[in-house]
Amino acid sequence: MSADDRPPSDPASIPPLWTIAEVERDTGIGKDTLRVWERRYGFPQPQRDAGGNRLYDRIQLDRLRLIRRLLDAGHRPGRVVGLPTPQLQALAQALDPGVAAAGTSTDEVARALAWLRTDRVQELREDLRAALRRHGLAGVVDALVAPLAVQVGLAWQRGQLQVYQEHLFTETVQAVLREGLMVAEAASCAARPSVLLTTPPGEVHQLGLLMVQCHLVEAGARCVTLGPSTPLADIAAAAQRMAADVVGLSFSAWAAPRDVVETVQRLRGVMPSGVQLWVGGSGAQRPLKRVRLDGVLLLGHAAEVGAAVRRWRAAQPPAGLRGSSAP
Ligand code: B12
Repeated sequence: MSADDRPPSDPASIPPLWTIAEVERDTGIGKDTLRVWERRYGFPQPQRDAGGNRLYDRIQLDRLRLIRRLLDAGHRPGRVVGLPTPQLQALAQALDPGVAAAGTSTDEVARALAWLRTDRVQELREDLRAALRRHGLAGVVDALVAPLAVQVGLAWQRGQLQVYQEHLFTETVQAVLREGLMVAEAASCAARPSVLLTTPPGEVHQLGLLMVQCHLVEAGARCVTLGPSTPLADIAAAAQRMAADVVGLSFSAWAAPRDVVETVQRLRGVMPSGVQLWVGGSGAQRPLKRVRLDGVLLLGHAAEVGAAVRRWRAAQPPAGLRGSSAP
């Protein structure tokens, strides 16, 4: 059981505490590093149980999550470990201007967040369905789902939402978007490009994929999704056997920047050369902007796939000259 899965504490109970192993699992910061920081920077300062084992409270855990994010973005431990939380939050917000922009909450987003906070799943689902009818498939992603996902992440980080509520959010959004996709996809079953969507091994966040799928389907592309965490060799095999024109890969903000470039390079290396590789998600932006990888198209917002689809089509030889299904 993860520490966040514990039952919420009632006012009379002791606030939840995390062991060093749980903190390591949650933040990805090793036990040895946590002990070294304690001596070197005076943070974290865990309590001790009767046996002398370290126990971390929620405030320290949240601060460590922020520090981990900043380290992944290239900050040095000596510069950030000792900083107070507001300064860490300011640095973290500056990492992703997209998050700051999407973080501007509309009434629609605020209302959906309020349903989630009070466990009103039925109301959340109905609001999402109404927004889908109002904005359309791609529109609901831009107007509600993407900014709401950012707000859900921030609320979880501040301890205002429990992990189970983050799961409820994911399940509800997936259900509603898939309802919309089922109707829209019936019209694009023979369309091209055909796009195979997945995340790399270890990447559990798959809502970004669903968001990009909504935009692709509205742009008239055909999508096949493998869900999250597909081994690279299998992505390549599936692309070949299913005659995909494009593979779309998503990295969330959780992806370690040092792994992103390597993963994309390795996948490009094993994929058939005629299949394009489109990469997106907030975790992909910084690492892939720093290096230029041949045969890889980095895309930002999900809406950018509309133009990418048009460019792909424009680059196709006229129908009579087409040899194989690959471009
Ligand atoms: C839902 C969610 C979860 C769900 C995921 C469920 C699922 N099946 O997807 C669950 C609860 C499982 C989860 C787990 C965790 N999560 Co989480 N999660 C989120 C949340 C709220 C939404 C994720 C999401 O869907 N984002 C989609 C959009 C909003 O993100 P985007 O990457 O910017 O994508 C846009 C574009 O880039 C584009 N796009 C995306 N992909 C692609 C691909 C292509 C090809 C193209 C063209 C475009 C494109 O489309 C989107 C719309 O425009 C985020 C908050 C956030 N800001 O993302 C946290 C977040 C990513 N999670 C976070 C963390 C820390 C975790 C956990 C470690 C701890 C936890 N929360 O329990 C674990 C990770 C476990 C693991 N083993 O990896 C942090 C990461 C912080 C960091 N930078 O290090 C975040 C940012 C929350 C936060 N503010 O702290 N999470």
